[in-house]
Amino acid sequence: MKRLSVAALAFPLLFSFSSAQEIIKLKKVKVYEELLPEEIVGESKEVTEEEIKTTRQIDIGEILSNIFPEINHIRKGGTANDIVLRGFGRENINVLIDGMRIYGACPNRMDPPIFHMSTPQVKEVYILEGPFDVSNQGSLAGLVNLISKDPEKGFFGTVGLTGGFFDYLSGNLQFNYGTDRIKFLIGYNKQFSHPYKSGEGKKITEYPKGLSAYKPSEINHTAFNIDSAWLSAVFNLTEEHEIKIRYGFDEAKDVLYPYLKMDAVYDRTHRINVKYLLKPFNVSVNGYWNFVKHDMQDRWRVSSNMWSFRGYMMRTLAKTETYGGKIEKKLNIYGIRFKSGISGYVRNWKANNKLMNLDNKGMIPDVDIKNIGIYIQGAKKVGKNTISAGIRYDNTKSEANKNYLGTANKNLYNLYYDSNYSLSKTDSYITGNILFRYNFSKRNSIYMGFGHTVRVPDPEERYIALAKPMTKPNWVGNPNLKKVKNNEFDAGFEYYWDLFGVKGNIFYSDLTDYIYLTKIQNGAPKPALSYQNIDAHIYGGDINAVGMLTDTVSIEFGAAYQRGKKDSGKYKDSDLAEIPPLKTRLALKYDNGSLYIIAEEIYAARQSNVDADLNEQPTKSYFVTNIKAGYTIKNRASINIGIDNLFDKNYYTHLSYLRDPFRAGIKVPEPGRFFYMNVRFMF
Ligand SMILES: [Cu+2]
Repeated sequence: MKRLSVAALAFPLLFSFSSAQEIIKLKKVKVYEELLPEEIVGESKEVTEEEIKTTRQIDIGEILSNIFPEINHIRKGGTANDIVLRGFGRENINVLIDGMRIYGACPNRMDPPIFHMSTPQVKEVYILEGPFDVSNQGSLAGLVNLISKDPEKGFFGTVGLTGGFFDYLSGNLQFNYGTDRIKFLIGYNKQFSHPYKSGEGKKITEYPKGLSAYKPSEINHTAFNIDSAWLSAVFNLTEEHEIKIRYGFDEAKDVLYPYLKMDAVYDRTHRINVKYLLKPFNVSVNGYWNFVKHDMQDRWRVSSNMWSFRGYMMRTLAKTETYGGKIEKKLNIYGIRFKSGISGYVRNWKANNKLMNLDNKGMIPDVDIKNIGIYIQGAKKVGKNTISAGIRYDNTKSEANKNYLGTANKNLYNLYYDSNYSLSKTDSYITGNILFRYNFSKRNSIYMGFGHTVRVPDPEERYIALAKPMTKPNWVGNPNLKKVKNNEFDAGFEYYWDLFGVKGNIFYSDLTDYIYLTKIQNGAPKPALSYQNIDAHIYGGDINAVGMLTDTVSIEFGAAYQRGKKDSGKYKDSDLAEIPPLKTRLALKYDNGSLYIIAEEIYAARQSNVDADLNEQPTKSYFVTNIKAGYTIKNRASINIGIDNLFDKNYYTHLSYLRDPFRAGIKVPEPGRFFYMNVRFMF
């Protein structure tokens, strides 16, 4: 059997037993792989992690969190889970779609970047942990790139249907047509669900209380209703020239977020990405544009009862637009392979809010982030050593539009910061990394690397302004925030013995001016939620092992742990917030090529290293068991059934509630027992 060959003993979490159409490849890359393909790619299979689409396929964030112990999801509702990688979340990691920068419009991150591509479009997910990306600005602690499917040669299509508990339905249709010269792929996906129930049998809409509670009539309101359509075309005009055009449209309606006090009425996204490849010169030219419009309201909550004349007590309308490009060339000088490029983008974000009778125009005051950067990265293999290094220079300007400021902006910046606050800041900085790997045999190696990375504060952290009524604390950005600097050391190993393999890594990240939530008052009549720069450090590591026990039975184990501590600032509690606890995953599989059965156990330890200064609460440990089985008729059809949370445990992940120094947020439980079935046909 081919899966028995050592070469196939990659780090796939599921071995490929089905058509490529069904696979999401999850690839954890090494920094120089792209540069040294002939030396490394053979080995890179060892870091190719493949996940067949046998999950319930709700959203990518949840899928990644289930597969990688070092990735955790922020559970806000039934879908749109944001991710935290090794304890780093939000702007501290770069999440890209086909190399394109994309940002959510919602000031509460209802639509994190990773939510802006639907599951059936994803072919691969590249994850680069640590400070080793110089190709993109701001990859402070890691890079996650979602890669979409390209059209192929031939005329065929696929239909996929998933149904599950809580009226979850997902259906997608894709057509592919391609010749040597022109290839097209067109797809459509629909996802719908009612609110799921937790292990204690309560709907997630029953957890918020008081004014944030859902109206009795809305307890079974649609939890999400998402339409996505996409089109991609590849033109090979001649052998040397290739043009790739991708367009995607998503409309997410009625998305409920019990984690927050509002829900999304709609979230609409357009994205275009064009790439031109000039093969003889190893040059690629990329241009992209995306636009997101987001409308959130409390219209399904008790808080809107007194405001029926307009349907809501609070509402935020937000828009974001990002466009940019990159020109990159690969070259080989004196046997050293280089990748060099210039990239730039403009990110614009505006949001307006109404809260009771307060008009918070300029909640995000039409902020532009304009960046231009140049970079070069090289790699060389010398005997058993591989050396790689990269350097990047960036110039980034952040500017709020002074004509867009509302009363809240002017009052709050003045009240909580000095009156000579600045609406514009330009940051220039150099970042870089160096990495050594020693291959003590063909497959076994150790590595260590160091990187210095920087990210600029985002428009919200610097300029948000939300005046709140009565004694409720305001929310204000800190226009004086400084850029975040990371000096990080990483080391790891890979070791293979017969049909067993293990790899692991450790990291230590020393953070200067890390951006952190705080409460401030500064002599104002009432306090505000804001942001401060603090020094901190985050460290941890993960380990993954896989082994073939027999021709058909394999075992996988993964574990990740991380810890975060404050090093400066006024604090009573030195623990950093939102650091996930130890998480492990153990899976046992049977796979004979057409039939497979998987049982997996996920464990997360209790997290008691919490930041009491932010009202963080400890989270209990949990064990969850998932099982699934499927049958595949090669290249024709497949059927999968699965039960997540088999024993209907009632549990919460540590990232299940909003951090707020003034109150503990509403904890959103994970789904209870969830039965689902997927069927796919290829024609
Ligand atoms: Cu929102």
